[in-house]
Amino acid sequence: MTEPTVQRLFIALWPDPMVRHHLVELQNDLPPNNGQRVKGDNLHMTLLFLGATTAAQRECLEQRLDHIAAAPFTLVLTELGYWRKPQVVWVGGENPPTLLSLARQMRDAATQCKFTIDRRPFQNYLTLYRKMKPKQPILPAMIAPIVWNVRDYALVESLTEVMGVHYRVLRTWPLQETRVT
Ligand code: 3AM
Repeated sequence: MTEPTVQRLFIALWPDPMVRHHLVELQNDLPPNNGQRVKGDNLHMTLLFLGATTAAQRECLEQRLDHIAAAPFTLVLTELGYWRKPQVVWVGGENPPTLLSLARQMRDAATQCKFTIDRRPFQNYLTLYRKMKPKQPILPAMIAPIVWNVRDYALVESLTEVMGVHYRVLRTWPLQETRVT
């Protein structure tokens, strides 16, 4: 299948089936609400939103991602939160240094490939619900920690389909402390 010339892309950590299962359980445990639940297959942690991407930018970025060096790490998701403006309920945790380094390397790679990158610092969060109403949902103070052994990262396409948004993993890169340059 030929790819369209401009794609809406982002880079993400893509949960393995067990972590995804725990995240769906967490969604199930939240109080019933009118929010838009993120579909289980779509759950992810965004490392960097790229937006509209030309074929040349994608090629440039993929080449740079081939050289990113970061060791596998463990992410422990312990905290639920709510952002009032986008009405997002999220789960997150502490930032392991490798995660921050990874996000920084992504940003540098994207800048070199002429992406216009959001200057706001990286935030470790994974969206569970959008447009959550009422505007201040009552969330459990504590959750059972979700331990996520992160082994790779993914380049993902955001597709708007009749049934809603669908995220398609285009390619994954294993996390490796050293890369052959
Ligand atoms: O599910 P989260 O929030 O992690 O919010 C969008 C989603 O991430 C974010 O990119 C991910 C895939 O769509 N996103 C969408 N538009 C965005 C924009 N203009 C954006 N992030 C920053 N700027």
